[in-house]
Amino acid sequence: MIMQRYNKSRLRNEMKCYNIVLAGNPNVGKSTVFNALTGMNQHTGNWTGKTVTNAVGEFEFENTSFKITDLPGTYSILSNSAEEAAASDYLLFSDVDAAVVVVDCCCLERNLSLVFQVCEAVQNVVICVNLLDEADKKGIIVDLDELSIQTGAETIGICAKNRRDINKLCRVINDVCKRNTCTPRRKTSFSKEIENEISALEAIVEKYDFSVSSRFTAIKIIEGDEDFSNKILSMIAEKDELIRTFEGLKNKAYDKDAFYEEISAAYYERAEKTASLCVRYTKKDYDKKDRLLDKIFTSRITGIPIMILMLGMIFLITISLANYPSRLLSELFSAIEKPLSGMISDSGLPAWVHGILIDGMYRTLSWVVAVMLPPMAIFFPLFTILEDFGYLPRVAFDLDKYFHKSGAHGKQSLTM
Ligand SMILES: Nc1nc2c(ncn2[C@@H]2O[C@H](COP(=O)(O)OP(=O)(O)OP(=O)(O)O)[C@@H](O)[C@H]2O)c(=O)[nH]1
Ligand SMILES: [Mg+2]
Repeated sequence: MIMQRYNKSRLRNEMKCYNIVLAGNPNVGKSTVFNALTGMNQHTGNWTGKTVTNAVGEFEFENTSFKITDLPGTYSILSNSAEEAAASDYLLFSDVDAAVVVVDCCCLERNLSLVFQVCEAVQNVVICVNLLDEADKKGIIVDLDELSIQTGAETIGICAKNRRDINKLCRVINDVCKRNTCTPRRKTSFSKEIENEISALEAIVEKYDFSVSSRFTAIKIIEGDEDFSNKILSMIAEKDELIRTFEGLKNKAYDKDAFYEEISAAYYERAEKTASLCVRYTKKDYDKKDRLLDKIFTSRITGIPIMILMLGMIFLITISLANYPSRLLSELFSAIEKPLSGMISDSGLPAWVHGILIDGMYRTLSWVVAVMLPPMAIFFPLFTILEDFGYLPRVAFDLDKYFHKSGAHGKQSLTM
């Protein structure tokens, strides 16, 4: 049984606390898994990029304590884009005992590239195949055993939303952490020249005890990720050989972008092959509905008019419906004001105290509540319906190019 707990110091004194990290593409249900494991209430929602900083929680399973970190969604730990740096830094440098990579079983192929990268970088990996309920609906079957064979990582299927098989996930995490052995990996192969480069650098990197595997460290260094190189330099005392190696690489004329592209392509190619081996579609038109909705909601001709109509309707419903409860609340507060005011006057308090308490505090507070509460109580549920329906990410997509013109991102339209 999972026990939620927050008294860290007591437990840490009694037993080892394993360091677990939850990684995965955006919007695959990492925070939902995190909440199911810890009993906490991390924000979840049906659009990408809800989690922007690491969230930390704890859970206990069979008298073992686990610290778990929910990372922002990331498509790759290869690139060093600012958005993805927080997640990849934590994953690579926080000495994790196990990385749980959450994947969406309805689009496994897209998710697998990150899985292979994490498998390459971290010793203990658990692949948590989420949204099995959605897969059932769409007639998608994922062969978890085959996925485990293809990746060399422990694999478990769950449905985080209704906590299905969360206990099994705990057991797998527990086993992986305690087994303390390296799962036999099937590495992603690159061209002969790249493999030679990697092996040569790996031989040097192997001498140090980094938390990242020596193969992945070599890949990141050759890729030219300077932040990564500086970080690993700052971790060791004997830096001379590595500094010389970095200098050698800098002077070598090779195309870093081409290297990055070839490596990424290899991961994607492997993801495609693996998905074709592990995923079966029992319904031919499993994504017909989604594609039709995409066509309607994001087309150049209909996308923006539908958005204006939908949001306009929400505002109209909010404003027109909110008037009734607002009036009722306002009348209720006025009815309470009279006896309250009388009580304060009768108690013999000076007029300025009455002024502060009734004319100032009570009246302001009651006006704000009467005016603001009803629209909020109507607007947010309506907005949530649009979110659950999957409409909001499509709005973000529609507005992305306009937001980019002002240096922002389409997702910001949702908060605006
Ligand atoms: N049907 C179904 N929906 C799920 C499941 N798990 C998560 N979701 C929904 O998927 C959406 C995304 O969930 P989050 O937990 O916020 O995803 P995330 O990976 O943390 O997203 P980012 O923080 O943006 O990277 C939410 O609407 C969840 O309710 C599941 O097992 N089944
Ligand atoms: Mg999240």
